[in-house]
Amino acid sequence: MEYRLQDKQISYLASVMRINDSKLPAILRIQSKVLKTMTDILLEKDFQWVLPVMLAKSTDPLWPDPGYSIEERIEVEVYGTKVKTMQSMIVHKRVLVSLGPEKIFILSPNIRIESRKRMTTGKHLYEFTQLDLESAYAKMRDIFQLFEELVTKSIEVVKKEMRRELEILSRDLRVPNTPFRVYKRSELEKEYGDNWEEEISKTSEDPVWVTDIPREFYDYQDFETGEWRNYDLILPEGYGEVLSGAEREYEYEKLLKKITRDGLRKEDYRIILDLAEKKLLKPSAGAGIGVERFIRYICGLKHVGEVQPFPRIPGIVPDL
Ligand code: ASN
Repeated sequence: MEYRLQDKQISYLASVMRINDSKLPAILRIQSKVLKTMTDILLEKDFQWVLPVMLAKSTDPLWPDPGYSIEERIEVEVYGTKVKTMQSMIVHKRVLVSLGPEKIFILSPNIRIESRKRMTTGKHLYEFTQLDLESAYAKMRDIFQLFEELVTKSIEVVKKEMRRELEILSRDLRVPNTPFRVYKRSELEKEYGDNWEEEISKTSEDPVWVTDIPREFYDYQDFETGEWRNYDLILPEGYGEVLSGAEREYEYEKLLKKITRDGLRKEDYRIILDLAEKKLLKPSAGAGIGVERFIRYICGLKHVGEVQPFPRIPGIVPDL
């Protein structure tokens, strides 16, 4: 069945689609400042800045994950070989930190053809960029600390140095306290039911970590307790999830078992399976923060598409 927009949705989206928009320069100045702040911190910590790839035989399956609703997976043929457009560079990150350098980050454009029903959620795009990082031998807590620094420093700098821009956007921004609170998904589910992400986002003053979320094979799962050593970062004020990451699986047997369990094709993950079999796949942890979602929060915007000069809102293909 075709998805039809209501008049209210249409006028709302028109406002997002850059019609008569005076806010964009302020938003982009804030985005530049935040990207500079975050990349400077990472470079100081000896993370290497890697440039992205966009076409590959192997990409993130984005499956199984209760949160995703992908309408279409794009496969194209280049030089007689089928490749996919990048859904996330998780596989590439794992291979690279195993071979060295051991700490990397990428401003990585991802294409995820989200269901057009997500047009007006305010937080979905079919093209977005994540600041995606990975660190060999790191643990969950290391990544928590690192992102707590990246997030709070960015907010501090914007508050201090971009008063005029915040005024234009009528945004009253609060610097969060660290460390952020950590919840288990099951705890939140018990309290709020399936809608836990929205509820915890609306009721928290600061960002919160949520751990132990059953999802893709590459996140570490303790087979004895069933617990997943992965995490999402949820922003306050109803802005919702902005980051996901995990400690990673690195043992051949476990990887193989989970890839089979998820009904994925072994051939698509041949390189990491080979590395793991040879014990060359290093344990690591990492995460990716959605740049547009983070900027949407800092700027206090209704729709994440407002951050993009050329919005990629599910269901809408503009001329540029
Ligand atoms: N970037 C995420 C991670 O590091 C994966 C994703 O985007 N799905 O786990």
